[in-house]
Amino acid sequence: MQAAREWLAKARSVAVLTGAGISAESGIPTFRGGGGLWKQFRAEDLATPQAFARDPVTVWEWYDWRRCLIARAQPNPAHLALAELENRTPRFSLITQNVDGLHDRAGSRRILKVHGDIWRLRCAACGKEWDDYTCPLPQLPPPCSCGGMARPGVVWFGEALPADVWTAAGQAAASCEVFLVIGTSALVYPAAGLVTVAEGAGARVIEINLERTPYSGQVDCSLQGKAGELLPELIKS
Ligand code: BJW
Ligand code: ZN
Repeated sequence: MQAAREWLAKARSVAVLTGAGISAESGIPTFRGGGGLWKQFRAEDLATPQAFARDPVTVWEWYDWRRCLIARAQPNPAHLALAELENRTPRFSLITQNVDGLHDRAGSRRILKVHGDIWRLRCAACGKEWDDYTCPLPQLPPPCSCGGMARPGVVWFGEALPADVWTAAGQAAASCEVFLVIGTSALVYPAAGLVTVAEGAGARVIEINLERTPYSGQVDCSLQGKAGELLPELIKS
């Protein structure tokens, strides 16, 4: 921990990749593992364009439930620590796979949402996009003014990540001195591949996770525990 703390304190350029685990202590279930969302709901039935085409109401019920859970949740000390780290680091990028918006609410500014945003709606017919924070939504699926139905503005399996955001994420990973990987199982690509990009570019890689991940054996520092406890300790300089 001490060495990692010094790398972070000295770094002029830091990039961070977060996953569902960073929001777990805010009461938002993760996708995989004990209590993961997908134990109760089959992922392949919900987070794919095919599922939405087949049964948009069920998919929307899942998202509406999650939106209401997130709306009641608060950012935790891990989210707040990243906002603080951004304030004292000259070049900082927060790459998040999370769609919950808790990084925004914690005060982070440069956020690259590679899997979209649960508060954003997009018309499946005309492509119009808008923000909607209503919980619960009065009508599922929510209608667009064109008469079409909206979908959540998130990235499902088999869909491309938003190109501009993904390019910026790749650049951040390839040009940072320290790369922090927090609360992700690192199983979903291409986001998980950013760890290899950062490593290949010579960054010090620090992982924080409750459990071991496919990258734990190859990172420079693997810290096992809760992000809300370890991250505030790690950024103390
Ligand atoms: C804590 C903690 C605490 C808990 N403190 N830690 C083989 C077959 C089929 C597909 C593929 C394949 N190989 C590759 C693919 C592609 C596929 C993929 O990766 N599949 C794998 C699963 C195999 N990827 C895609 O399809 C992507 N698109 C793509 O590749 O496009 C190609 C293309 C190009 C051009 C044109 C068209 C297409 C898209 C992936 C989209 C992922 N979407 C989701 C849903 C988003 C919306 C929503 O939220 O509903 O993103 S899936 C879900 O997984 C979500 C997450 O962002 C993502 C990652 O999960 P995450 O964040 O890592 O969470 P968990 O639950 O897995 O892990 C939590 C971790 O936290 C655990 O490790 C815990 O230990 C830890 N933890 N408490 C610290 N307190
Ligand atoms: Zn429309």
